[in-house]
Amino acid sequence: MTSYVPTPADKFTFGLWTVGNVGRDPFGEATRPALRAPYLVQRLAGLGAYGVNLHDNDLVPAGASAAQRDAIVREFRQALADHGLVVPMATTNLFTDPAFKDGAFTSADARVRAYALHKTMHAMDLGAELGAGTYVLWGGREGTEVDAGGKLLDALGWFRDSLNYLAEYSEVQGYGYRFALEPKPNEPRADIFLPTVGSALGFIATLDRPDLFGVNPEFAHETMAGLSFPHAVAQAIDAGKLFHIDLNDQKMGRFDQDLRFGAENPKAAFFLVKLLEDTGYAGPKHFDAHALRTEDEAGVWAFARGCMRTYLILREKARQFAQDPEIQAAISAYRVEDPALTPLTTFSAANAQALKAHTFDRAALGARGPGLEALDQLTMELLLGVR
Ligand code: GLT
Ligand code: MN
Ligand code: MN
Repeated sequence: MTSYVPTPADKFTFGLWTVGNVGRDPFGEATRPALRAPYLVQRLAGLGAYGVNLHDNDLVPAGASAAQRDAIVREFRQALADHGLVVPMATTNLFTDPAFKDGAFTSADARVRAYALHKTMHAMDLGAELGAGTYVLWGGREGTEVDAGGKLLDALGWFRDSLNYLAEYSEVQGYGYRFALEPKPNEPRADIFLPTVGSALGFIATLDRPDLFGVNPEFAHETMAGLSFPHAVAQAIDAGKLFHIDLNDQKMGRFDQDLRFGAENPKAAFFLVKLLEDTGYAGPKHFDAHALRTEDEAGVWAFARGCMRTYLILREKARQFAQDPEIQAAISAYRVEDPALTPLTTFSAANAQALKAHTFDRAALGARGPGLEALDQLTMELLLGVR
């Protein structure tokens, strides 16, 4: 029986902004004191995490001098080295500064777009210095409340130009980043551009270097849109574009809750973990979530431990699922092959003729019960611990 205690081999990561979240919301002030980055590194390492991710300003405050920046980075790198944590992913804060109130790469103001590139290049330098290989681009302010400005098509063009520019910068600098676009349907803007995983995948195909771009899907964000996270992740995997993943949880139709992984939709979390494990996803599993605003620091560490523990429990459940003879028999019965018909579904002129000439027993096809009720109940019983 496993103890569900994570180790760095499990590749669990947290953002400085996640365990460092102070509980501020649009209606209320912080409920917890800010914790320093080196302390967060020490505590995460103690819990068995693999790494820590950051926005530029999670570590270096906006407006810091070059000397201040270097001192902060030196202390942070020392903490990483002391505690054996890595920084696999970095990103840019393009949402807090009022300069970005109407977008960063998609602002209608060319000066803001230029500033967004400037800030992102500096943040890419920082990420590269810390060893990050993945660069996340969450366009939280890339959207609108009103469309009276008429920039929809221009905004997509500006976004594309910026991503092409940053990819070139990465290559010229020798950083070798893999960029991961993170979709979100709304909040903080009413309508955010590239709102879903499918939208981002479609957009990537229009870039100069689509090979350098993938997605960073987030459980909460697809759920906010009323979509299935396992379905979105499956499409990203199918496209070879699952460059990173943000795990958390969410009630549909709410504000972006960023709940502890598995806290709200454990069944969907199970199918997600099973998908990642079955397909051999080897990247970091990043918990982009935070403790409830009600919590003190002890609650923050209970939250972080809970995210990892739930993943490990669900991973063990996925193993049991694969070894459960009744479940596997039900899956085999569900998936029907036909030795005469299946070959005809590979195209050739002869197969097409033969398939067109075939007579189907439509009534039999429609009458068959696939056994999904029984299979799903077996799954539930396994998850509820009675199998
Ligand atoms: C912000 C957002 C997250 C993104 C982060 C990366 S910032 O917390 O809600 O979903 O992943 O920029
Ligand atoms: Mn979120
Ligand atoms: Mn996220």
